[in-house]
Amino acid sequence: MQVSKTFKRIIYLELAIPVALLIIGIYHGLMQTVYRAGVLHQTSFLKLDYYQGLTLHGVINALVLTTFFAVAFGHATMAFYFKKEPNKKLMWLSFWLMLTGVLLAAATMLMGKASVLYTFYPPLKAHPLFYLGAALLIVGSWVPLFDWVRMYNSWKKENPETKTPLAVLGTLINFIIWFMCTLAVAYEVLVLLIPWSMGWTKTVNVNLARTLFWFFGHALVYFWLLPAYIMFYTILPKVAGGKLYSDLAGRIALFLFLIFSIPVGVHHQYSDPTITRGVKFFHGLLTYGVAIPSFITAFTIAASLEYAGRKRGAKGLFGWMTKLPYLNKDKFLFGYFICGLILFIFGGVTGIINSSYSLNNVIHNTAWLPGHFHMTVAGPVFLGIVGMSLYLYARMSGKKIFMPAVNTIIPYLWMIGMLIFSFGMSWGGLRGEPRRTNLGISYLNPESAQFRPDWVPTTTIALLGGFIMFIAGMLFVVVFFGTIFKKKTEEGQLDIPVSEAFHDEKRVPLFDRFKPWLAAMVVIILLAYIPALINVNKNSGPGAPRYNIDNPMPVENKTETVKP
Ligand code: HAS
Repeated sequence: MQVSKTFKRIIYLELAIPVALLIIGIYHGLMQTVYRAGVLHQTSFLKLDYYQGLTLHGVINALVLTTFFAVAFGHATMAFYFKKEPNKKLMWLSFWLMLTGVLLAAATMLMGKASVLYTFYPPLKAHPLFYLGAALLIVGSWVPLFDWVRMYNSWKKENPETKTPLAVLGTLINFIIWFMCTLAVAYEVLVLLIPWSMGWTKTVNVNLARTLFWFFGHALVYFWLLPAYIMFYTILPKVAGGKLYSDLAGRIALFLFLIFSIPVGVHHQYSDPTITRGVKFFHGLLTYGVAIPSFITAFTIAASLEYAGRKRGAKGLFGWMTKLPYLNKDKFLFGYFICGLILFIFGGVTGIINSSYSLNNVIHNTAWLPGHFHMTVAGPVFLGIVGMSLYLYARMSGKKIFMPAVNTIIPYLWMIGMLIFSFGMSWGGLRGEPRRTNLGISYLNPESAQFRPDWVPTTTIALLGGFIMFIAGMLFVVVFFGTIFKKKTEEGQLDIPVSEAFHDEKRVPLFDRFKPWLAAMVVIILLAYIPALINVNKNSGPGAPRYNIDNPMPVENKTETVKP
C-alpha cells in the first residue's frame, strides 16, 4: 500500500529515535553486568553514577523504545488494514508530546537529578521535570487511541458483519489497557510526586504511591508484550510459510488480556506489610488468570509452526522444528520472532514461579527478577520491536537491508547472550544475590569484609551473557542505521505480511465486541483494587521523609517530617 510522505516521516522518526537511544540504553546494560561482576569497585564510571546508568537503562529500553514502537506499529497496523492513514495532525501532536517528554526526562537523568530507576518509587525523589517528562510521554501515546477508535467506528459502520482484523483488535485492546492503567500512574505523578518534588508537600504515602504504580506497572508489561503477540499471530505464520492455526484462539487470548492485565499488580507487593493477605491472594489468583492467554498463544503458535514445518515435508513428532526458515535472509523476521518465543518459554515459567505467594518470598528483590524479566521484555518484546522496526523501515523506504547475513544471526546471538545472562542472574538470585545493587563496591570486592565468593561464578556468567548481548545490540544499531544510509532501490510501500487462518472460525459476536469485555474489565479492577487502596490508606504509617539514592539517612530533619 502506498502511503504519504508525512506518514512515512513520522513513522521513521518514531522508529529511529529510540533505536539511536538504544546505544545509551544497551551500554548501561553492559555496565550493570560489569559493576555487578566486580570488574569495577567504584560508584561511577565516566562521570555517570551506577544508579544514574541503571535509570537510563530501564527508562530508555523499557519505557521509551516500547512506547514509541507501540505507537508507530499501531499507526502502521491501522493504516494497512483500514487502507486509510490516521489523522496527520494528531500523529504529529502525539510525536511531539512524546519527544518533549523524552527530552525532559533524559536531561534530568543525564544531569544526575533523577536517579530513581524506571519504577521511580518514593521516597527516592526526582527533579519535577523528570515526572513531567514521563507524563508527557504517556499523554502523547494516548492521542492515537482516540483517532484509531474513530477509524475503527467508521470501518465497523461500513462492515458490520465482518470480523475485525486480528491485528486491529489487538492494537485497540492494547491501547485501552494502556489508557486505563496509565490513569493511576498519572494520578501518582500529578497528585503525589510532583507536589512533593516541588516541595509543596513534605511527605508522601509510599504505599499508596507503590500501589498506584503497580496498578500501572504490571499492565505495562502486557502493553510491551501485545505488539509482539500481534506479530506472532498475524505475521509469523505467514513468514514461516504456514497459516495461523486458529483465528478465534487469538481473539480469546487478546480479550483475556483486556480483563486480566490490570487487577494483578499486588503480586509485586507480596512483601508490602500494608496490604492484607486476602488481597494478595486474590491478585495472586488473577495472576494465574493472566498466564492463560499466554498458554493459549504457546499452543496456537506452536501448532501454526508445526503446520508450516509439515508443509515443507517434515515427518515425525518434532521434525517440523527442523524445517523452519531459521537462517533465511529474506525472512529475517522469522529469526527475531522465534528467538523471542524460545526465550519467552523461560520468561513465562519464571513468571509463574514469581506469582506464587510462597515462592515469591525466595526470589523477591533478588537477581532472579532481572533474570525473569529480561527473558520477557528483552526477549519476545525487544526482538519483536527491533526486527519489525527494521522490516517496516526497509519496506517503507524501498531500501535493501545493510549486511543481511549479519542481520540474520543477530537474534540468535542475542538469544544465546540472554540465556547465559539470565542463567547467571537466576542462579545468583537463588543464592540471595540482590538486584539493583552495585555489588562491585561490596559483595564482589575481595577487599571488602562483605565479600561473597559464591557470587563470583553467577555474576561472571551474567557478565559473559551481557557482553554477548551488547555485541548483538550494537550490530543491530549498525544494520539499522546502515540501512537508513543506503540508497533506495525500489518504490517503498507499507507492506505487512498477513497470515491466513487455518481454522477461520465464523464470526462470534462476543469476540468481536468491546462492551461486554470492558464491563468485565472494570468490575474485576474494582473488586481487586478497592480493598487494596483501602488497605494502603488505612494501614500506612506516617508519610516517608525524603531520601537520596546513595544514603540510607533521610534528607530532612526527622522531627519535621515524620508527622502523621
Ligand atoms: Fe513478570 C516481575 C509474574 C510475564 C516483566 N515481570 C516482573 C518485572 C518485569 C516483568 C519487568 O507474580 C519486574 C518489575 C520490577 O521492576 O520490580 N510475569 C509474571 C507472570 C507472567 C509474567 C505470571 N513479566 C511478564 C512479561 C513481562 C514481564 C510478559 C514483560 C514483557 N512478574 C511476575 C511477578 C513479578 C514479576 C509475580 C513480581 C515479582 C517480585 O517479587 O517483584 C505471565 O504473563 C507469563 C506467562 C507466560 C507463559 C509463557 C508462554 C510461552 C510462549 C512461547 C511459546 C514458544 C513457542 C516456540 C510457540 C505461560 C508464548 C516453539 C518453537 C520452537 C522451535 C521451540
